[in-house]
Amino acid sequence: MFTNKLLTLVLVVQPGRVLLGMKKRGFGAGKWNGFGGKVQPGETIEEATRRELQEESGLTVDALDKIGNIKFEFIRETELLDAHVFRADNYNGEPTESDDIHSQSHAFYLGPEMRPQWFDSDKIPFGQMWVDDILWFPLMLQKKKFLGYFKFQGHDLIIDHKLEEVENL
Ligand code: 6OG
Repeated sequence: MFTNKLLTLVLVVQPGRVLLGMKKRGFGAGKWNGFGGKVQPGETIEEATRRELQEESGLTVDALDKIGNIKFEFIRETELLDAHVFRADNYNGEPTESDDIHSQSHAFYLGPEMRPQWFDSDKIPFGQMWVDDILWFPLMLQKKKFLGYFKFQGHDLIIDHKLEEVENL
């Protein structure tokens, strides 16, 4: 009945600020979000998290902390999004628009997918983000672990949700 789609999402956090990317096309275009995407066959969730972060922000990270798992359901759709959320407190490199060599080599290369920008932790642009973010970002910023479930009607309305803090994931 339902198929599960594995996704990654990583927030790079520094004291007092968070790195977000403006998604320029595809799912969630026009919204600020952490960096991430689909887990590919043969890849672990953590490998996919690092690859997507590098492709979309140019950054690499050493330690990656698993902080959350969020399931997203959209009414009348049978694909359940299973997003694995990570936080990184240290990074290498400078944030830049995606430089994914593999996609650049294609004739249909569309340009960078995300534009990274730092935001002060008290000025996170929730009005231009997925509406679930305002609920779980506070936990993420406090390094708390959580499990979430959000049921959407369209892309802007949550009609049911659960969010709980957990000790372990
Ligand atoms: P691509 O389609 O770009 O991967 N994502 C969401 N993030 C938040 N904060 N809220 C949602 O509410 C989301 N739905 C998906 C997961 C999609 C990226 O967008 C995230 C991935 O990082 C519905 O490959």
